[in-house]
Amino acid sequence: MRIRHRRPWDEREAAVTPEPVYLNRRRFLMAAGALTGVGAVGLAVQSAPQDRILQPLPHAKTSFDPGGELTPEEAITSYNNYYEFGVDKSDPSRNAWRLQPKPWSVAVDGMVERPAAYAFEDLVDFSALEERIYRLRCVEAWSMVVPWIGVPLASLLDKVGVQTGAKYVRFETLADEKQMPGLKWPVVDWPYVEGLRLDEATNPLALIAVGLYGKELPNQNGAPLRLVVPWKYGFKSIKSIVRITLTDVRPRTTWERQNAREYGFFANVNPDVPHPRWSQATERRIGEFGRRRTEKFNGYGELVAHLYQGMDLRQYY
Ligand SMILES: Nc1nc2c(c(=O)[nH]1)N[C@H]1C(S)=C(S)[C@@H](COP(=O)(O)O)O[C@H]1N2
Ligand SMILES: [Mo]
Repeated sequence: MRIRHRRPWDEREAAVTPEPVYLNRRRFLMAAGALTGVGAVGLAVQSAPQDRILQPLPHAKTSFDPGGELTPEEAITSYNNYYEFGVDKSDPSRNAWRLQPKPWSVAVDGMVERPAAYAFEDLVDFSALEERIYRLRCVEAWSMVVPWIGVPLASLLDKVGVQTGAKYVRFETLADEKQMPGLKWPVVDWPYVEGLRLDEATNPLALIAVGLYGKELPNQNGAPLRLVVPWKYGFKSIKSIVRITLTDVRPRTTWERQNAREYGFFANVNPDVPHPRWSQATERRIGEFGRRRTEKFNGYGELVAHLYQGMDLRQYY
């Protein structure tokens, strides 16, 4: 049994309730739930099977640490975008227990030397896991700081062997109605598809994450493996990958298909280019009050700006 209620990082609640009052009430709700066991009337009590036990992962610390405070684990794992499990931020943590990340296989095809259906464990080198603390900036203008565990995407591409002539990497998420209740609604075309240009994909920052906060990835964060490209808006960081295709044609990505005017293929974080319906100049860091300035390339310009030399970054939103 789990108790569901508004969280301190929910903007609407946080904006109207001073923090100490809110936290006390939250503790009260937890206590009330614990005392009465099940269905405390008037509280949002839901029974759901237990989430799976997340095993600790061995990993090395790296130099990718932006400093500042990590977003609490509880926020990273309960405030999610994963439309396959519903469009509300709280839907994925409530529904993703249905996902079965073990065993997991990833089809690697297209312009590769060794195309195959790879077992997840054969694609990711678990003896080479690194912790990478990255900022995550959603196109909706909120952000987090997440301690991911993973391997460079480049190491995975090395393993399968990229053929000369390949220019893009295309990624696909699982689309299984039995595991993903959100697929009932045609919010976007399933499966969720993302893509990178090959030079973006082999940039050292591009990560295949298999864990966070020292453990395996929770289902709602994209178990068992997901992409993390921290200089781009969060929707590029595709979850629960089942297919990786090397191609010489630019992939048609989910959000670009949905609305190309609002969500481009490159989608580099850029405070100077507003979304057609809101400004991107500032962001709300989950867990903080007030707003911060958004940085170009989400603060990773030194490592990635050269990839876009000669491109009109206004046009290539
Ligand atoms: N398959 C899939 N991947 C996805 C999404 C999604 O809905 N489906 N949402 C994206 C968006 S908009 C964001 S901001 C990040 C959120 O990742 P997190 O929930 O782990 O913070 O996942 C991205 N990857
Ligand atoms: Mo997002």
